Amino acid sequence: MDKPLPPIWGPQPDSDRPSLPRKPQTANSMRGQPQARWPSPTRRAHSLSENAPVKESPLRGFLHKTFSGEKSQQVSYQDVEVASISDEEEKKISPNDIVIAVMGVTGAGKSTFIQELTGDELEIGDKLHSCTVDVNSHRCNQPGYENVWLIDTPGFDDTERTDADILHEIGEYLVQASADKIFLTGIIYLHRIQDPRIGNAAMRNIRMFKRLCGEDGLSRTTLVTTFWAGVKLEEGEQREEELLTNSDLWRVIREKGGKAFRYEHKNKASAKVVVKHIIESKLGPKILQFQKEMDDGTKIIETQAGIEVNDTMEKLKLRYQTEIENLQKELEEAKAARSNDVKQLRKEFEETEKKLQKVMRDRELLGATKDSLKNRVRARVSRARHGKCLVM
Ligand SMILES: Nc1nc2c(ncn2[C@@H]2O[C@H](COP(=O)(O)OP(=O)(O)OP(=O)(O)O)[C@@H](O)[C@H]2O)c(=O)[nH]1
Ligand SMILES: [Mg+2]
Repeated sequence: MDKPLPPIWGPQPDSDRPSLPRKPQTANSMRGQPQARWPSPTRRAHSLSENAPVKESPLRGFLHKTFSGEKSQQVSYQDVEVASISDEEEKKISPNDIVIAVMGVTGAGKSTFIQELTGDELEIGDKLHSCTVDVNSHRCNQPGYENVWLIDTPGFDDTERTDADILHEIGEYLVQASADKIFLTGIIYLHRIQDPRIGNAAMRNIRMFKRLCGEDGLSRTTLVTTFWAGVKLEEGEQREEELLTNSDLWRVIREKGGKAFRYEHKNKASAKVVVKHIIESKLGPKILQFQKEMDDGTKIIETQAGIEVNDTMEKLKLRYQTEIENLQKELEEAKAARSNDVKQLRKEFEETEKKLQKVMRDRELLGATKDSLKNRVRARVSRARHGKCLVM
């Protein structure tokens, strides 16, 4: 007999449309760890690291600064009630739910933020290596917010995966969501305030973010700064002000009426106030630019986001090809001179060749269409039914 499926968002799995299953969020689904079959989602009333010592935040736990047009205001989250419900019931996302994607660079604190509000045990990274591998939905466990879902996403600056692979992963989720008539009500874009400037990785993320979302998506974006414990309050405020006025992304979002909030690490109320704001904005769900493009029958590579990623992949390919040519020359010279460097150079040459092959392979993922992405989701669901390992 078929095993019961893990929680599904959208219609029931026995309909023709394969709804996207939630992937496991257990310790053994971490990178490099053996993959497990999909278990039921683990929910706990408290996050794993709740008892860890927390450095005092310069926010002093009281105030959020938000902006609305040109005016900024202080918002207290002291009176935001936080509690948790220990609801073990497996639910799926329905088109009437409020679905919020959480995006930002690797290590911005996306999974931490989501864990705070859902009680789900998420993989939390170590700040150096990318952690979240899959796009995953998590239901809020705050009373009154049970119809709110937060979507965890991998950043486009992944330390191990190419942008093509990440876009394909996000694409699968968005295409299936679109087929299930589930659209995002809001997007939370996280930014580490302790980073002195927007580096290359952050710029790449922002470019991709804009191209995935389009104008309508940007108008539904809320900016959230994290890592306030890593800066002095005055310094953080200065950076925040610079971002609001000088960063292309932040300025556009601000002009569209978006707001900025500060998240205080491990402070549930400061996370809840962001979700509360999105709900109270009553903007309603909206299809993203990428979803629209894919629905129109384009391949990933022809979407705005795909064009950007293809460009990145082309540059990466050229870089590796040049490196390989240079290494080949060096290797030949070292061999002729019977140098001790031969072994090391050969190793570097082989590693670079592998990287080039990966780039070429991953680039093919950009040829995916709406149907091929949905077929992959269907295959996952089918494997779930037959109890096979699901994580691809
Ligand atoms: N000081 C501080 N640390 C944080 C904050 N948010 C997250 N962290 C820590 O930063 C590290 C990375 O956090 P994650 O939540 O895994 O970041 P992520 O954005 O999900 O990263 P990826 O999954 O790799 O994209 C973890 O060690 C967290 O404990 C914050 O606001 N302040
Ligand atoms: Mg993560």
